[in-house]
Amino acid sequence: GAPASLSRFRGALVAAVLGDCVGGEFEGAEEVPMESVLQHLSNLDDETKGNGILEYSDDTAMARCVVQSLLTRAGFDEQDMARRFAKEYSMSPGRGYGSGVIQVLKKLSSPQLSDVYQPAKDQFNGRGSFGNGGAMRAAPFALAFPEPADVKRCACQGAMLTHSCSLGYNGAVLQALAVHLSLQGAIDKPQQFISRLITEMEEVEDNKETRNDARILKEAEKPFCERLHRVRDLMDRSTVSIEEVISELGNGIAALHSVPTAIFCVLHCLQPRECLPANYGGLERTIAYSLALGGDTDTIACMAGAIAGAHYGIEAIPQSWIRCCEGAEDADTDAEWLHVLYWRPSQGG
Ligand code: F2R
Ligand code: MG
Ligand code: MG
Repeated sequence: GAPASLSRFRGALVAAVLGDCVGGEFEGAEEVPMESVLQHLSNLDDETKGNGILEYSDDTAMARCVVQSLLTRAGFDEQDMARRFAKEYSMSPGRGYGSGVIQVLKKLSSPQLSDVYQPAKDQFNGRGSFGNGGAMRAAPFALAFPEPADVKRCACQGAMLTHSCSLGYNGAVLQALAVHLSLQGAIDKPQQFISRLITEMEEVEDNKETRNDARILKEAEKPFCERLHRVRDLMDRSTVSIEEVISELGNGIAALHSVPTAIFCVLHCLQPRECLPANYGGLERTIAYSLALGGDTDTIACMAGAIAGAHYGIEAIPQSWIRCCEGAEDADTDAEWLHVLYWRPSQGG
């Protein structure tokens, strides 16, 4: 499709919801046999065996807040976004939020709060969260702003409302950039796509906060760049096992152990794979492969879904999957509005 077409917008937002909804089944599982994944996905096609409606989790609940805030304010407004996160949590606390972020969401609902970034800064004895909660809701920033500088700045500030550790908010920047580039058609050239992400993240991670957090957490000086190099190495390999992907990239709740993994899932599934059904298209392969990694499956599939959906477009998503997932139809409508916002003649963050 054409760069930044409506189909790509719809694909990104809808596939993110699907990844979250279908991935919820396996979240936290150490090992997920591919047969179980394929059975779970085939049940979506078979109304008699159907799972009913698969509910979305915190990933989608918070992404919906980001979307509504960006649309209502026609740009990024931290007060409005923070209010929406707090209200959403208070109305529906059982969506499987991270155990730390709940404290932030409760504090954000206080009318006495003067700095909406302060509760996130207080997390984990002042070190801030490195969880993937900022990244899991970052895709809408790429759908609201055409300029990469706006995408990076707003994804970062949007994540910092809950995640003040650079290993948390830089993961959100990477995820938003991956969706941004995918929307432009950049995944047609996978090697250039990964090189571009590395170049962008070299700049994003070139600061003292990142170096300091990386030192404390005993990570490479530029942790996301280092992981993206690992993604590139794995891409160059003719075969790679699921165990190797998990050991090289991770499948956990930290942004560092899940955002590069999600990017790898998309790139690895550009071609048909022996372990996946021959009748699956690229988007179905990406979602199935993300689930088979186990660990933080809803979030990895949600992030991989957003990147893959922006690449393949809405036509690649099976209707039966859309029908089974709570919030998928809403995401489709929201994508149309974001497309209008993105293509407005001029806008600011
Ligand atoms: N929380 C989950 N899944 C757990 C199971 C939920 C279950 N289904 C249920 O209903 O009970 N999933 C969701 O959480 C992830 C996003 O988490 P987020 O928003 O980043 O939360 P938090 O609390 O900030 O961080 C997550 C955990 O990471 C560890 N951590 C983070 N920063 C840390 C630090 N500086 N030092 C030490 N540990 C740190 C903590 O264990 C946090 O609790 C997504 O998977 C979403 O789906
Ligand atoms: Mg979740
Ligand atoms: Mg998760």
